[in-house]
Amino acid sequence: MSKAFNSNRREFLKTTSMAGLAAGLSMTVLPALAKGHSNDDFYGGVEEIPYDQQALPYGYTALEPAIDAMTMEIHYSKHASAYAKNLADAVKAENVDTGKEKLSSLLGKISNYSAKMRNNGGGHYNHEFFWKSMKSPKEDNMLSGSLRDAIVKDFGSFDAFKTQFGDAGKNRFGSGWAWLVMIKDNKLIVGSTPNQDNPLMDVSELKGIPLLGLDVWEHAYYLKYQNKRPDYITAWWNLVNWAVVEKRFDKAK
Ligand code: MN3
Repeated sequence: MSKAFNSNRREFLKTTSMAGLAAGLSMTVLPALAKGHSNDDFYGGVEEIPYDQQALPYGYTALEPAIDAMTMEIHYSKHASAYAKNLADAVKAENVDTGKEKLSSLLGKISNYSAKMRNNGGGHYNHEFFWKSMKSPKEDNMLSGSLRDAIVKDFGSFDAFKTQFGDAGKNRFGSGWAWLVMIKDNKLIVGSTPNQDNPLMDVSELKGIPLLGLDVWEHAYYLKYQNKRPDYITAWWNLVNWAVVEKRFDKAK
């Protein structure tokens, strides 16, 4: 964590802890709460995402059979590109200087902006983050090292973590995302967000530094899995690029 993070966090906790307790919220899940906060201040290690849609790091067929090529093509070239385009429209209409304001920082004060900015800023960030979190499938796709140790410490076992994360995705009603995030004291938790919200947003119930996110919108799986979201989640574990997730963890802590 940066020094700025720590000093701002101390100040933040001092000034908002009573409000948080009064609202009945668990302080263990609140690294940053203030409406309009900047994620630059609170998060030294947030993954930055450019405002423009980036090239996919692999081809449309690369994630088969877990995710089929047609789903990938439509997801990337139609859904995700629309979020990027609509975000570009929103930042222009709402006078955001994208040369100065990082997307992560904008998300941290999303309550100041329109619903269009919230839906498409989140949609764009989440999808770019998601593409980078995957690679070609591998049976027995495991991780080792410091992230594995932290997961075992906070969830009891790697399998227990997978069950909790999977349940967060299965139980998210309607459209949304399941997340692994880091909160204060480098603690790891899982949760979910509705629609295109994410844990960087000041409006989100789940807050923290995102390490891994799973898209559970029907557009992410319906062509192959139809109503069987749990089967999609089970297959998706083979795709997780743990090296990337571990880098995010090392940067965030
Ligand atoms: Mn999607």
